Amino acid sequence: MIIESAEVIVTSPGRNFVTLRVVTDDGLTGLGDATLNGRELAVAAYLRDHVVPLLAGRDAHAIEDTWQTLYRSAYWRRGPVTMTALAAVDVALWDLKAQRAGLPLYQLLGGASRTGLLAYGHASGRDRSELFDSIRHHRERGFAAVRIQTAVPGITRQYGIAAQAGAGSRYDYEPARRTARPAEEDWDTRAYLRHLPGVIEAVRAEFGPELPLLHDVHHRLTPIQAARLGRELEPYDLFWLEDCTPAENQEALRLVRSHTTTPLAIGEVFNSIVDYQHLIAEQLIDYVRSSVTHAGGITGLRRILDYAGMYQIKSGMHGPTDVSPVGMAAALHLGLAIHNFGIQEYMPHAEVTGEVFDTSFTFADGLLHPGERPGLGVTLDVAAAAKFAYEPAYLPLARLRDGTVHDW
Ligand code: CS2
Ligand code: MG
Repeated sequence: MIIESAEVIVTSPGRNFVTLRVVTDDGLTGLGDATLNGRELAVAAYLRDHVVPLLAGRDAHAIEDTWQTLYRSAYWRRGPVTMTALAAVDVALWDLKAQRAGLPLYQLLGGASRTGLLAYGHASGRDRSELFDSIRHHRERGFAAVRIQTAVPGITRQYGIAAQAGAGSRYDYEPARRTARPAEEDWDTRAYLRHLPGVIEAVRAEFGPELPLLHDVHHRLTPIQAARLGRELEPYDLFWLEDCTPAENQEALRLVRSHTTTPLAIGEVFNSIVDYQHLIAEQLIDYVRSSVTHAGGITGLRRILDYAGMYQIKSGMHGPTDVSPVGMAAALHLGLAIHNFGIQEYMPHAEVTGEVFDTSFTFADGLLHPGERPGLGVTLDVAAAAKFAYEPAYLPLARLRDGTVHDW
């Protein structure tokens, strides 16, 4: 199975996606997700200019050798652009190998370790009643776990909250807004810290002790603020507190950990096992948030998760809509196979995304399953993809009241 050609497809059905499509001499087509939200064309160029020319003529079965060749020969290692490009190649080769074997990819990764993957959805609201409606809506759609994000009184424009009321409303993440510049939002940490615990308490009281509740801080707190928040939320038994401090300051989690037993999740912006070296060995986190797409593919993320398993740390793979259907399928195959699966984030893609990507994965009774098609189980309609041209899009920027740019 020799690689004959590879091409990068940039398409925007609902939001921008970058996909690597690898074709072999025996007529198979493998897909890999290379979508880096808001920086899509950087990865597309990295692949087109520096990786695609190296692929033709290689043995498509040689996944580890290809991974190491691309990682080491570049000299410039790690980083989101490099590791997303590497992930796309890795996933496309796993897709090909499994198609060639006539098996769904999870079978090559060791077979199913469970019947399906517990998934969490995103509930949000501008006030309690909207938030409760959103949680009920997610429960009705079958979600057995929910992430809770609430608007904070006094903050007018805030990331992660649905802008309209209504059961099916989605927050304005999607896409990273199609604007020529990042939208500006507001932030006030003291107002947030005053408001959040009461909301989580009310949700717990309304929905009972069983429902797993998650919350994402989006890197906005200092270590001592995060420590206080974790401690205040302990009575409400959060499944996890996500990205409580800026990801660059890994020592911060030592301080947070020493003050609270609220489980911690981090890593959606990490891209290699090196990012986790101390966090895992020192047992400073409980869940690894990296996605297959941004952490070097199945090969890269599996390495991280095997290491995490030594310390009873579990997976909590990033699964917003900026992980494409190809990336989501890869996550589900890996999650089904590993022993230390924790939970899978699941934000269903917009309906129009389905005009380009056809997938075999299913969501029933709160559980995701990758399906039984050989390979990843995803096909990309090249002609349909060409109809949705790339549009510049940016994630927002948050400022404090005095105009200071803040983490978000
Ligand atoms: C979020 C994402 O899914 C999450 O947990 O943090 O919505 C994140 O903001 C985007 O994926 C950024 O690309
Ligand atoms: Mg997050």
